[in-house]
Amino acid sequence: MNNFIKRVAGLLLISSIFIGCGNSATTTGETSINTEEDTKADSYITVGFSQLGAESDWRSANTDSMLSTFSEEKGYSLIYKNGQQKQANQITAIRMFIQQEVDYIVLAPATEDGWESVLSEARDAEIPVILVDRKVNAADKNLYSCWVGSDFELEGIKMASWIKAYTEGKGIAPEDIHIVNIQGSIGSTAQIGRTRGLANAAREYGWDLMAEVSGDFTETKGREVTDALLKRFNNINIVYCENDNEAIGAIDAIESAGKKVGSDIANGEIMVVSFDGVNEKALSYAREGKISCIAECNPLHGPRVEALIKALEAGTTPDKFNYVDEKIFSSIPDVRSIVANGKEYMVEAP
Ligand code: GYE
Repeated sequence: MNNFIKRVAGLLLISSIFIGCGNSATTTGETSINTEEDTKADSYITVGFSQLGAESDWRSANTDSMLSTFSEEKGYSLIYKNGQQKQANQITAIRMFIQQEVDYIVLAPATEDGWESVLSEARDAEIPVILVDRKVNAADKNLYSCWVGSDFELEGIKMASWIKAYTEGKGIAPEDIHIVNIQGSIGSTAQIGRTRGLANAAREYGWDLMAEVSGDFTETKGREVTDALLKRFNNINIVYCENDNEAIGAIDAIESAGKKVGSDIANGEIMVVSFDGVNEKALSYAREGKISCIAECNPLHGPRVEALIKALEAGTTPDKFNYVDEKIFSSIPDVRSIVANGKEYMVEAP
């Protein structure tokens, strides 16, 4: 079916469901469907968006960006489903989008594995799938049209490069760098990349990477696992948090244990570094020096996904993988720039 015919058919299906219920309301909880005057709605592009959950400030900003981009005023009929951190919910949402014959499925996958069969169903239904933020692990790359998001391993490499430059500048020997990694949700692209960036650097530079434990990208879990790690090791001097929410929890745990957070690790302070740069509290911690460095991860993907849909609508083939440029922030003046994968990045004020 071509897109236009599918769009009209899909809208007729949606309107018949709602007319059948004698219901002209447009919003039901988290799912919003534009049904008003469906007869003239055949110009809407129907998008089913499966968001993975609401674990962090990054995620909320990402959801807001998607919801404000795919608005009725801009010509979209958006069906939004929050997966509540469960892949099974996301799979159910995608099956629902297929039944509703949406024009596009946008998927922000929780983890990389386990998508092949549902994405095959979308392909059989000839509905293009756009991946946003994290990737899926599928041997057949034709199961989705394209992806947009961050280079998470590069983010980790940038952070390691900043740690290296900072500690070398202070004359701290690599073997005296005792790091714990509070990882993100295991199996997500963001976790895999950031963990790999640090682990490779630790191996290469000779740092003591003592533990890798998941904090699930949340403040509560970040606090809990940092607390346990501080009880297990008495020589931690860098806590590498794979997002800002975990860093906020980690800082709380460090301070509650009577220790000081900061960059003066030669004198007993514990350095916290993190990723995202979205949460206001984390940014103010970075300005105060409680978070020493943040590698930016930009959540504003709504307009980027829209550009991909427009390209597909125009019959062109967008690039398969679309990476967003990102910065690195620190209020510590010692390191002015870093090099990651051969490219120089200026360290900016948070
Ligand atoms: O860094 C974290 C969120 O996948 C990039 O997920 C995203 C990560 C982000 O919960 O805060």
